[in-house]
This record gives sequence, C-alpha cells and structure tokens, in this order.
Amino acid sequence: MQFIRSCYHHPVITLFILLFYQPARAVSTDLKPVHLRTEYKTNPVVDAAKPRLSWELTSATRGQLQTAYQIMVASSPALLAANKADFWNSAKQAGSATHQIEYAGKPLPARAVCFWKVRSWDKTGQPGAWSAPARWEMGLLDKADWKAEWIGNDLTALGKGKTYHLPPAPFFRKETNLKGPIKRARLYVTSLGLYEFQINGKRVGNDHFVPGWTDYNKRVYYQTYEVTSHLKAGKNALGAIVAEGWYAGYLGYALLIGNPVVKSFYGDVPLLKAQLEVEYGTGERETIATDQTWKTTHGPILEADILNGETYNANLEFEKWSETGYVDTKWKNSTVYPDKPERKLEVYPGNQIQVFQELKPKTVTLKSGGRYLFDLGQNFAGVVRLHVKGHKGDTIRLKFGEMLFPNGEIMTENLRKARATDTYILKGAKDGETWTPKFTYHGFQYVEATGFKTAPGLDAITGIVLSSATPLAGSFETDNPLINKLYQNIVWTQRSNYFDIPTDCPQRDERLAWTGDAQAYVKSATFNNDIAAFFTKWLVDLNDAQRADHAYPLYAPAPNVRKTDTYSPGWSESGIVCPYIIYKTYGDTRVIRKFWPNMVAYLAFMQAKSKGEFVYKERSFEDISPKGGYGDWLSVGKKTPPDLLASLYYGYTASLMAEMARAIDKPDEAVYYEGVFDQIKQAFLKQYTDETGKFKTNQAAYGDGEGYVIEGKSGFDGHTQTAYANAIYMHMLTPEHTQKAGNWLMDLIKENDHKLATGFLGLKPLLPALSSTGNSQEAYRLLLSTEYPSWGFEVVNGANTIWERWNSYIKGKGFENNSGMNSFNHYAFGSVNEWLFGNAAGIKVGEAGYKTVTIRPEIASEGINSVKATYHSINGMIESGWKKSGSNLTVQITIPVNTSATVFIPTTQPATVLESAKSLKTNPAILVNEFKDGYLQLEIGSGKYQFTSQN
Ligand code: RAM
Repeated sequence: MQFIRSCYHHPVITLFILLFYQPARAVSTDLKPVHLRTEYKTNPVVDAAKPRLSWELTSATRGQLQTAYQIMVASSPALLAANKADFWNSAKQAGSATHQIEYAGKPLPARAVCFWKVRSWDKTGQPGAWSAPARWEMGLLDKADWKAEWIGNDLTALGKGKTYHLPPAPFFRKETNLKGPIKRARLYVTSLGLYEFQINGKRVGNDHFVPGWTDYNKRVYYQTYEVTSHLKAGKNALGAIVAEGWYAGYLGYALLIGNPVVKSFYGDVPLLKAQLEVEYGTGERETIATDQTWKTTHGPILEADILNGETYNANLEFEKWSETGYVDTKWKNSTVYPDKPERKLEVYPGNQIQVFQELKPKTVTLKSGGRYLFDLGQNFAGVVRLHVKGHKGDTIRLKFGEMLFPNGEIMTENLRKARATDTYILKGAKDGETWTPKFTYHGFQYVEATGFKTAPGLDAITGIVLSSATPLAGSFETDNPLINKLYQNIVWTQRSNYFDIPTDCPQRDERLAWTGDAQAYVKSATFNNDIAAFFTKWLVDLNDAQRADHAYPLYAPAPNVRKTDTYSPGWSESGIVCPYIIYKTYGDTRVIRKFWPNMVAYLAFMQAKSKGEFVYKERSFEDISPKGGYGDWLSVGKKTPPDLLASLYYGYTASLMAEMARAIDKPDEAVYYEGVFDQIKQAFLKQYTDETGKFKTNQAAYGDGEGYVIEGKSGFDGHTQTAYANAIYMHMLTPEHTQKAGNWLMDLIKENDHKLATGFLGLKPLLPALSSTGNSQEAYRLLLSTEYPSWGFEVVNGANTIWERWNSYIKGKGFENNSGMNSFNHYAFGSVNEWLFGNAAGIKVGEAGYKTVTIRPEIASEGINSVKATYHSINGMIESGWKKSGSNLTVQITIPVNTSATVFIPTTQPATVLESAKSLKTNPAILVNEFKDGYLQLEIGSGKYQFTSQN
C-alpha cells in the first residue's frame, strides 16, 4: 500500500495497479477472524509491553486452515480503516498461529489506545476479509504515572468487641471543578483493602472485591474505568468507601486456632489511591488525585469484614455524599500514608468478581422466636439484597447457612469462627428501604432473618451470586439426570470458589487458595470456563508466595494464618502443574518463561530433599506439619504413604518441566529433566515395588500412623487405589508395569465392592487411570454409583454443589464433622470433570492450545445412552457427542477452523462406519487410519461431522 500510494502518479504503474491490484474487499474465501482479544480479554486495559493478541476463525469450508495472517494496529479507528497502521503493520506472516501473538510495533506509551484488526489467508492461499476492529488500551506503566497518594482514615480505635475487632468503613470525598467539555476521562483506582468508587452519586463499574487479593507487600492491582459519561463541565463530586478486606481484615482460620495474629496481616488501616484523568475538548489535560485534601469520615457502615459480615445503620447515612453540594464541613482531611517503594502497582490481570445472577427465594418459613428462614434453592457464594419496610431502629439480622438440620433449623456450625452475619438498622423510610452489603460475602443457600416486625414476603430477600467473571467455555449433558446434576454441581462449585483466587470453600473461616485443591482441579476447571486470565493472576500470587527455601506454599496468597503452615507434597506441585495446564490449554508459553526460574528452583529444592536419591524414602517429610504433609487428604481408604505419593509427584513435575522446557526452546534443560524423570522412575520402582511390580512400603517405618495426617491412625500401605491411579496417570511406569498397575487397581476396586477409596490426590487420576488401562466400564460404574462413597451418593442426598466429604450430609441421619471441616462447596471431588470431558465425551488436547485434538469417546455399556459436550477452546468450538440406539451409534463432532483432529469412532464393525450417511472413502476430508481396540481411527480437519456405526 505504501508503494502504491507514493507511485500513484506514474502512468505505467497506474496501469499496473488497475490490472493487478486487488482491493481488500474482493475476497474469494469466507475465512474470517472473530473474537479478537488482547491478553485473553475483549478490548481491555493492559500494561504488558508486548500485549498478546488472539482471534478465532470461522469458515463454512471443511478442513479449513490459516496459512498466513496480517495484523494492523493504529492509533485511531479512522487510521485503521484506511489501513494506515501507525503503531504496527505485521505484514503478511506465514503460519497458522492465531493466539499468543506478541505485539511487535512501536513502543506503546502509558494511556495509548490501540485499534487493531487482522486478516487470514486460507489453505489455498486466498486472503480473507479483515476482521471487525478491536482495541486495547495501555494503563499507567510505572509509578511516575501516578500522582495519587495513598490516603486513609485510621479508625482502628473503634469497633473493638469481645471476639472481633471490626472498625467502621471510612468514606472519602472530593469536589472538583472541570473547566469545559470533556473529551475523555479515565479513573485509575486501587486500594489496600477493598473500595467502591462513586462519581456524582453513581457507582463506577460493575466490579466487586476490587482491587483483589495479592501479597500487598509486593504488589497491588489497580482498575481503570472509562468515566467520560459520569462527568460534566463544571462541578463534579468523587467519593469512595474503603473497607479492610483481605488487607486488614480477618483471614482464614487464624482466629480458630488461636494464631497470635488474626487480622491485619498486611497493614491495619485500609488506604485508597485514585486519580481521575480528564482530557478536555481543547486537548488540555487535568488530573485529580487522592491527597490530604480529600475529606473523610465514617458513617453507616459500622462493620465490614469478608469473613464476619457487614453491619449497616441507615440512620447514619449521609444522603448524597458523593454528589456536589454536600456539606462536608464535619468531615476531616485525609491522612497521607507513605508508599512502599518495592510494592508494584499493576493492571489487574484476572477476571474481576461480578454479579453472575440473582436468585429469588423458593420459600420463606416462619420459625420459633420470630425467625424467618429463606431458601434460595441453590448453594452459592455471594450476598443478599434486603428489602424491608419498618420503623426507624428496627434491626434485621441475617445469618447464612448452606444446609438445614433434619429438623429444619439452619446449620451454621460449619462456618466455625466466620461470624458471617449481616445486620441492617432501619431508618424507617416510608416506602421501604433496600440494602446490599458491599464488602463481605457468604457461602450459603439459606438465610435466617430476625427482626421483621411483619411477615416478610419472598421479595424481602434476593440472592446475589458473585464470582470471578471467567467466560463460560463448556457444557456437558447426558441422558442420565444423576450425571447432569453432578455436572451442574461441579459448575456451581467452581463458580462459588473461583473468587479472585481459587478458594477451597466460600463459607467458613478459611477461603484460602489451597494449592493442592487448585492443582487437583485446574484441568477440570478449563472445560467449564476460560480460566486463562484468572490463572494469569493467581500464578503471580502463587509465585509471590514461593517460600525462601523455594518450596511453593500450602495456600497463596500466603499470610501466615498458622505459624506452622509450611509446604506439602501434592500441594506445592501446584507451582508446576498449574502453569503446565495453562500452557497446554491456551498455548501460553509466556507463563512458563515468566516463572521458569521459580519452577527450576522448586525442582532443585525437591531434588535436594531427596538427598540425591531421586525418591523419597519413608519418613522423608518429618519436618513439616502435619508430618509427611497432607498426603491423600480426606482419603476414605487405606492410607497411601505420603512419601510414595511425593515421589510420584516429583517424577510427574520433572516430566512436566521437560515438556515445558521444549515449549520455550530450552532443549538442554528438556534433556536434563527427562533424565531426572527417568532416574525418578527407576528409583521409585526400586523403593516402592516388589519383584512383581506390586506397590509396597515399609509400613513399620510409620508406626501406627500417629501424627501423620490429621485424620485416622491406621498404618500405611503402598498397594492402594491412590498409588496406582497416580502412577498410571503420571506415566511413571513402563507400558508393561502400567498394565499390571491397572490390573491391581481393578482388583482393589473389586475387593472394595466396586467402590472408590481415595482422597483429594487419588480421586483425580482414578477414572482416567481406569480408562487408560482398558477399564472404562469400571470408571462408568464408579461414576454411576449412588452408594457411599461416590458422587452419586452426594446427589441422592440432596447436593447441589460438590461437598468436602462424601458423607457431609446423609438424608435421615444428618451431619458429621460440622464443627471441624464440613464444607458443602469444595471442588476437589469435582475433579472428575476432567474425565467427563476427556473420556466420556473424549475431548483431549493434543498440541498445546488445542492446535490438535483427539476425540475418543468412551461408550458406557449401561446407565448412559448419550453424552454431549461442547468446549470453546482457544482455537474455537469443539463438540463431541455420542448416542446409542439399539446397535446403532451416532457420534457428532465439531472441529474448529485451523485445528486438526484425530478421531476414534467406537465400533465393532469398522466397515459400517459412515459420515453424514456417506461412505468414508468417498469423503476427501477424512483420512482413514487403522482399526484397533474397538475404534476406527480417522484424521479430520475443521467442520461438523456426523458418524454412524453398527455394533
Ligand atoms: C482444608 C482445606 C483444603 C485442604 C487443606 C489441607 O482445611 O479446606 O481443602 O487443601 O485443608
């Protein structure tokens, strides 16, 4: 284009152009880029120097591929439309890449707005049309861009009660005079604690629990809001409310266990930092930033704590406090607090917490003593909006519970020391009053309300479901209602616990991102939602929390809520497993590069811990608490030795390191970790198997198991479901030993009356290990069981989320373990999702980022007659479904453009396999490979396919 423009006047060249120049519109392929994203988000604000771009492709042609692409980035929509890419013109780039493409244009200054588009060339070399334009914006890139100071109002002297210290939430306000018509305005805002920002009486944005939980000593994230429409020429008012949040509030079980520190883990006064940047029509700029002139006071929010709840006295409200003209003469100046120079200020990289949905109560029931019990019909994380009409001073108290006792009373003892109580004191407004807490959340289905003077209707309470807004990615459905319910329970549990960080549970005094739970479930999570941004954020938390000895911690962020909390095999490996899954799922190599030194250091720590022996002999982890680590936590079977499991995890992480090293072009390191993996495999065989390959351990070394895992005193055994399932899943054995292990696993399950006997670490690999050793029907049998312990047992006992324990509640019997650990919203046992998508539907990632995919559905011989899964991968929509009717089997498959698939069609008679009722041979888009183990293997490209076979 450059060439054409500059030579336009030359007659010969003009003729040449007339003959050969093809305007971009004249395209002969329908290949089109859609869903343009930057750093995994649509039109975001970012601070990466080289933001990564991605798109998906659509085309009606089967087997369609991208052979080249071109990206243009411009500083305005007009320039972009005119193909004047003043920031970056990638020119035509050969290749199939559609994601993780780093911007490589001019350096981008803070606040730059970048408009971009992309086009792709198809498999025959034809260019497609340009995509619709997308944009991203650069945030503030370093501290010098910040004029705002940290301001606060120390209220720590207030709110001291017998058990809890809950000071009120400070309010801040500032009026400003804007000189003229405003072209563009941005609010950059953050807090140490939680904030809500308002402009001229209106809340800014839809995000909750901002700015999110990080190790505030190392970094804090900020949010950027487009606020042009909030402002007007002349007087404007800015307001903010700040609460203690994760920064200064109560965390975890510190109070429960009598930790010397129970709150204020990062600081005790919550602080605000905000700057409003205005650009006038004239081009002139102005910044209004937090400083000591911002007025502050405290008022209606008497208490605001994540674990303990919020208390609001509406009589102390300041009407219109964030509007102009409010008389703030009784408010005082803010205090400016020094910055920590080492604390980074960065753009929030995750998905903010937002309202997912509202829930209306199903019932409201009067209980003794004037209590009203609301049932919202679903266990979830969030709050309620209260709507009430009454007299000034009437006080409504709301308690939250996940379950009812068999006698119909709300059960709250499993919340332990989380007070989880919201209180509203009425002002007595004529038309009623409405209140939603801002800085707390609960895990609950039931609300018990006291203080209503007249019977409340169902509209008195509305459930507000909150969750990190990870985009929906998958669906899973069968013809079996039990399994469909199980799937919905998994989805609700993920929704409740992907809450800024991957928490263990949303209700009790815990809500920590336990690393073991996170790594056991991460792959399952990828099928339900796009968790790329969510984990981009949490992996920073996890690496920020890496210990001085280089072990990854038990939970991250990692304030020391118990002095003896250190690390544990099976938990710490989260630091390797999670980046690996993010890499595999999204083709994200940046995450590997970024944390490579941390991961290498962790492996070195584990190596040193094995004393150069490449295996952990019995009692290698006596120095941590609990002794040996958490092992196969909450196992319901024989206890697997923690050291045996640690050795398996050591091998597994070494193999993942090798694969990740290759992905980031570190062949020497790949060879090194492959060598380590081999040595671990050999050492494992020697230490933990007998001459036949059967797993064993030196039981005597552990005595009666006293002091090992928190629960159970029985001794340890190497020959367990958990041990074999993990060894198979982690490819720790030779093919021959793998099959033997599969047989022993099968024997153990049969001996156990066809029941599972695993804990957190044994459960995830259990069904996949059965499938990969030829026992899918046994996997289905476990899946479909409704006897204790099983997923079905939870469902038939009324579960609408995944429980921490299989028997958390038994109909007719009630609860066990309420006061200890009895969460009804705990995703670890939801890790069966990986098998539902990966085996029942058969969707397996091949090359990273689903560049290639294997579809190999496993057909249940009974109990399920059809399965349908959809998965929106980073390459586009993948579908796999199967349906049996008599001896006919139909397999429905969708492969996205630019992806190739190896498909296994289950059949006993390969000659009967047809696609869209046509012979496979006549279909050039299908390559038929071998028939083996009851599957006809095919290679296909993009498109929708319907295979049928006779069996
Ligand atoms: C429990 C948590 C979590 C588990 C740890 C070991 O308290 O809920 O699920 O990982 O302990």
